[in-house]
Amino acid sequence: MTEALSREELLELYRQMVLIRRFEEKSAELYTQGKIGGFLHLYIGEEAIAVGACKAKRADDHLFTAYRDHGWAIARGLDPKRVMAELLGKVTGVSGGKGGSMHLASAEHNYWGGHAIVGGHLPLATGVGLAIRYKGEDSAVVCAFGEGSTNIGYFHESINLAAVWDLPVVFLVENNRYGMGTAVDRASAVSDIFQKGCAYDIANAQIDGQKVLEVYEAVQEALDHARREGPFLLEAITYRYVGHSMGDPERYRQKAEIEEWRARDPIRLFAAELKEREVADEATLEEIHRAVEDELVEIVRFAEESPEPDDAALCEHVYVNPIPHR
Ligand SMILES: Cc1ncc(C[n+]2csc(CCOP(=O)(O)OP(=O)(O)O)c2C)c(N)n1
Repeated sequence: MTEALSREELLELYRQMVLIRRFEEKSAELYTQGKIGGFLHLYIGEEAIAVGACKAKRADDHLFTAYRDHGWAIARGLDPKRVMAELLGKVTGVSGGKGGSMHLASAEHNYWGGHAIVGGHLPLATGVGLAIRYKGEDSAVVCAFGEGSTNIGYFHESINLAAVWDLPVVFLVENNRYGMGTAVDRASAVSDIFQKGCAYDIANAQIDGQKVLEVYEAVQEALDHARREGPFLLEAITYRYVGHSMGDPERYRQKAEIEEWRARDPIRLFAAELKEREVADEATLEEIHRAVEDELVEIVRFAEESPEPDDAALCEHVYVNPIPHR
């Protein structure tokens, strides 16, 4: 059973979702101003998954994600100022300004990235699961990825070995219905992704990824199962309100469909629930939004005012043990 959350904890979940939403909107703005280079994949519409899942995890649990990672990094507790600095390629960024949007990471938080290769992090997460069992530890791994990754060989190899060795890994599918411009049912023979768990005889479930508390409870149960017995394939149904990345002309879906999903906005749904349960009134929620705006100003100021890495940094971290120049 999941533990009941206090009023403070519930409001903190709400605050994190609002912060992630505004962080992403601000990132889009900075990208259009040419202050962020490379690709930028936004998490707008999917906030409840990272926030609910990170609430369910323990500090010693590990986290792997794909490239849609800003929300995950913030929910995991990385400093949003340093996350924004990373997007701007600044030396104060969480990866020293050399990783950018898709490669956020923090060893201190057991957050092993931010991976750009679709499905590429699943074997890594499985490997950490193996290390945990080998060392007899009690921690577990949450590995989040889009439904597109489940058509990739890595997915099948990872789930197979995790099942054979009973590894403590929660494979968390963020099914936002599209992989770039391809709808899930055009790319995957099975569009209810959780069913793929049956092929490897592992526990599986499908949940509403727009409801933060449903995600929290489901991930907590999946983690309990993973620690005790082995892997879990959890599918959270969600939707991204914006393009795959900045510059996506979005010709593959109808505006009406986006509007339908906007009516199920995870922040709005949670606000309504908090009010209905008399956890918060409108004024309390507005205060949270106001405080987030103030924080956002500081986040952007810090990132913009931070210096870029030195030229010498180009040669650092290329090899684990660099061979000194002769
Ligand atoms: C191995 C590999 N193939 C193709 C790509 C190009 N690519 C980047 S994102 C993406 C779509 C992935 O969709 P999904 O896994 O559902 O995640 P989402 O973007 O919806 O969060 C593709 C095909 C890639 N990065 N890596």
